[in-house]
Amino acid sequence: MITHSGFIALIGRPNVGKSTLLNAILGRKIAIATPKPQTTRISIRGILHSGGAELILIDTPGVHRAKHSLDRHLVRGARRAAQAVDGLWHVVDVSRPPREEDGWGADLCRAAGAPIWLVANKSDLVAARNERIEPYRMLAEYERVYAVSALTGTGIDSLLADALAGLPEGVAYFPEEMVTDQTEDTYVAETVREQILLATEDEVPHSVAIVVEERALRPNHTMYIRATVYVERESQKAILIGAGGRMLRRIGEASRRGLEEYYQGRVYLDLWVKVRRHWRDQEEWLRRLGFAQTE
Ligand SMILES: Nc1nc2c(ncn2[C@@H]2O[C@H](COP(=O)(O)OP(=O)(O)OP(=O)(O)O)[C@@H](O)[C@H]2O)c(=O)[nH]1
Ligand SMILES: [Mg+2]
Repeated sequence: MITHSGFIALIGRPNVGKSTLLNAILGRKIAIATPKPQTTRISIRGILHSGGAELILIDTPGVHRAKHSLDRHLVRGARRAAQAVDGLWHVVDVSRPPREEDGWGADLCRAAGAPIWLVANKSDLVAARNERIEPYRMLAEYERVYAVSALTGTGIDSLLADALAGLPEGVAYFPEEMVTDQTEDTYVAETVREQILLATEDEVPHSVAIVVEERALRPNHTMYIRATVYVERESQKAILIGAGGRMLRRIGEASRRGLEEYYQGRVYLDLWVKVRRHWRDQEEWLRRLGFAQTE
């Protein structure tokens, strides 16, 4: 029986490893993570049951300077996710010195009002950890400081043990078997987006939005999925499709493999690319994609 439960939001600038950390703690991949900044667009809850405790970790979009309406919604999404939590982890990349955006992440945590822990990630990349953590310590009044590596797992056990031990008394919010609140369609769309982020450069990765149009288990036990990849310009469409359709085939193939692992069965993935000009600045479209919620 659950006797202790609580929410912790992972906040920080893009690319510091928030999503990788969430996956590492849960021991399975629920959030996409790539070397490109602004990978995460929607806050995802990861749920961990351990003994009598339920810990809900919220992965959020990276705090950054907004260029498009979409970006503003991402940062707002992070701010919203930080409300009414029991704790905040300000995740930073300790292998690099603090940037302005790290300060914004700290400000967002401070404004949210819950106790803040500094989680100095990517500690596998540096030798003199303490020295590197020092400049981050002044960004906020941190209750605790942890050096971790989401990649190698170093330091994660003690971070998690302390988080579980610090949970307030409470009931279970989610069923025991539930690992994430993410819908199946979101998972499918994110799997495809991850492959696009990995395969493309410059503006293309940030200009895509994926809509799952159809998802049905066919009588031959194949999961049929039809999805549209929206881009902002014809030139981006040409890049995504590639010469002789090679790029789209590569993306489709890699996505299908990921989805077959998820479904533990055969998947037929039908991908289409369409142009929707300036969708990142269209409120109606952003609402349709699930970004534009009120604060
Ligand atoms: N060396 C090293 N790399 C890491 C570590 N954690 C994450 N990374 C890498 O850093 C990159 C960014 O990771 P993400 O988890 O996508 O970062 P994020 O903070 O979620 O980024 P946004 O979603 O854009 O805000 C990926 O290439 C990860 O593999 C770590 O502990 N060590
Ligand atoms: Mg992320």
